[in-house]
Amino acid sequence: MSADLQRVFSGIQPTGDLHLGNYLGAIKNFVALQKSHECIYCVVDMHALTEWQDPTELVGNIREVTAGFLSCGIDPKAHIVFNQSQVSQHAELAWIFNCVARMGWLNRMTQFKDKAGKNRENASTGLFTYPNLMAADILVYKATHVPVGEDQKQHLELARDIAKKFNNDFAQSIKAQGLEEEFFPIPEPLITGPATRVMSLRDGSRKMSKSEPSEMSRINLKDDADTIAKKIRKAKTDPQALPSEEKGLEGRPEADNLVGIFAALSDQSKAQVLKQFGGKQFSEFKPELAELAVSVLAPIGQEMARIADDSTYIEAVLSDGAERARAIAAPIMCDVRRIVGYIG
Ligand code: AQP
Repeated sequence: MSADLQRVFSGIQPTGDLHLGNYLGAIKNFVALQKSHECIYCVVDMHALTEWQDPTELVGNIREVTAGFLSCGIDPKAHIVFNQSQVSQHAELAWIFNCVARMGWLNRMTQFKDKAGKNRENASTGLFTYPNLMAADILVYKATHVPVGEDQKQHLELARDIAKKFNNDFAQSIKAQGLEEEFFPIPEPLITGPATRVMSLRDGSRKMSKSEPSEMSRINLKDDADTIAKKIRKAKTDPQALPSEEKGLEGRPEADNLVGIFAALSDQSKAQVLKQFGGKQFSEFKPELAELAVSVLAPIGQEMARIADDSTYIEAVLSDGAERARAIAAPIMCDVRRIVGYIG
């Protein structure tokens, strides 16, 4: 990698249907970054195992997330698309990071607390060490930039701490090997756009999520036009008209969410959307939002269904991507092995 090249890495778990939050918070930005960066996009199937997955469903979900990437406009020839488990260097570096990260750091992770809930004693140890694997995903490619939604910010900070601690703990060995002092770059999160945290359509205080039981809480990329329109029509709102300025969205989470979705889907700011709709009732705003959402998402859903049917093509994309990913990760992992003092 040349000194000034910025390398992007990000991933999505194959744990269910891709939804509008995944699209606006992550995939839409993945697509845009292809113009300016070398990009590596991963279906993180190893992360999926942190919670029980039916093996047959997992295979289908890996194919489907891959189809989602491709139908949104990720180019698997110009960039790299693969599934994590095909590149064993992720697991190898994750073990080393299990030994670099501190218990206290992981104990602070809010996602573990949310996902484990009251059943902490019964959560898998993988769910607890998940952020170490995420750090390995990024750093095994020396990626410099990581586009994610707001919910991943804390994990990204942990990845930065791990990179710094590794560089520091092994400083002498890194020097002795004649390698750059900052062996691992300190990765920058890219959390951009007006919809970095898309909320449930049924409850503006909860994140839109694959694991939320209510289908009405999220718009899936696979949804057809009628379903998208119905979900928006039924989305929870409050009785007031839309404000003319962003400040007026404070304390109105459902209104804020729908305005943010409109803004992100139409590549505008929330302020621009409110200029157009300020003073209007939801009964006027919702049909416009539904029309916009259908115009952006329905073609993606159709393309996804078409690609998902062709498992031979999808598997060829993943296998080719994995080979190219391994070619980047292997020499970096070779350096890491020498740095930590392994033989062979
Ligand atoms: N609601 C959201 N708003 C904005 N961005 C979001 N992302 C997820 N939900 C939202 C972003 O999508 C990327 C992939 O996420 P993931 O599949 O790795 O896991 P997640 O964040 O745990 O996604 P879900 O849908 O909430 O899955 P479950 O229900 O299984 O936990 C990330 O960049 C994430 O920020």
